[in-house]
Amino acid sequence: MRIGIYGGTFDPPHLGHSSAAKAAAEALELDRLLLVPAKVPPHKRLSENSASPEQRLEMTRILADGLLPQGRAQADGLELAREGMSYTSDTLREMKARYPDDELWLLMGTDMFMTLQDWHEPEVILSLAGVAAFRRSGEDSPQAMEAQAARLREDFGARVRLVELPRIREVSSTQVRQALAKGEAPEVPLPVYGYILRDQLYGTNADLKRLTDDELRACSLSMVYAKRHAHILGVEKTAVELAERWGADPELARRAGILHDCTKYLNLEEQLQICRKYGIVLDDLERESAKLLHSKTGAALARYVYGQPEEVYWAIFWHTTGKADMSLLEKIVYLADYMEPNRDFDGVDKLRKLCYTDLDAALALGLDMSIADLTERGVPIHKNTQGARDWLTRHGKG
Ligand code: DGI
Ligand code: FE
Ligand code: FE
Repeated sequence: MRIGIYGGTFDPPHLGHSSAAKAAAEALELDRLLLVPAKVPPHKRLSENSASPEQRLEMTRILADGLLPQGRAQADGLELAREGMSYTSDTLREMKARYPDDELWLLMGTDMFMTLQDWHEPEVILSLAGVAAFRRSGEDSPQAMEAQAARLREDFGARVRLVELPRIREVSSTQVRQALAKGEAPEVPLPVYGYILRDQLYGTNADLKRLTDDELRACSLSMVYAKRHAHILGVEKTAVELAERWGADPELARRAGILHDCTKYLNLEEQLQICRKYGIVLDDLERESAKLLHSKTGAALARYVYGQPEEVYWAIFWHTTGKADMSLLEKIVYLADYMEPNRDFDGVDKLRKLCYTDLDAALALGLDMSIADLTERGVPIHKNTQGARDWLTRHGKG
């Protein structure tokens, strides 16, 4: 296996990191890329608004998630876990012990590359790993990099690759922090921005109850794995379209869509804790099923953390099972969740069309398909799912 190791303070990780990491992974044909946040001595911490090691690791995880196909990029906290000073040579020794038969490559930008011979134990570093260097700025001289590569090969027998980035993004964490403190859009991936807002890092001090749609979306995406992002954006868009079609408030539909699955990846215990905290009463089936709980806990965070109104709360609350006598917004979010553009199953096109011509008939069809699917998989039907379906029959709506 060929493993790339990309160290940095990641305070915060930004689009310069992600584009360099992607290009290097491709050029080197890496099987795996580990992003390694470096230890920062406490006296170098920038201010009280700056991120803790745990927060830098978490932001790096968020940046790594979905960066390469098949989860090939990951954050690794090994330097943060180590006692005392942290040297790259020690990191590589640890990596070599972990991956004795694999080929290691250290990724770095120009500034680091140009001083590599002055690092602690450069001979150890260069014997354990190859070096892949890329230009951080259009002003970095390719000639100087070539000369440095030649020197390292000569003096240390180093393996060096100079990676040409298709597009150099001149971003630095300093710039990003400055932009954040001024309330400007930062050059970080949206989910990293969401994490920064949620934890009020770098002087953002956002009031989570008064976020713009863009900020709210960033927060929601930061709470779930990257594989769910397209679905959430699809539900947002579809819910807005259905609201416009049927005369519901598109802004409420948008906010419900954005937040509807924000607690999807919390485990059962975390879900139960939120339910206890906000006094959500559960039945036996719900107590055992994180899947049935995420709609209730998502609703709770939408209301109590993100300050959303009751309509949004209930639309999220009922989005998984539905219930008897649903409101217009509840139906819209239930159906948008079911048939947004990324959903693909037999009958989805029929359901999509019906959503724009007869909302109740669409709801009946969605519930029927859901009940059939759960039955086939041997999953017990929740009484609210059945209640939603029966209500439509009783009222002659499907
Ligand atoms: O969160 P999504 O995946 O976007 O969709 P969702 O909120 O509709 O959740 C779907 C999951 O919820 C699915 O794995 C099955 C579960 N679910 C939905 N209705 C019922 C149910 N589980 C049980 N036990 N009973 C139900 O009636
Ligand atoms: Fe859901
Ligand atoms: Fe969903």
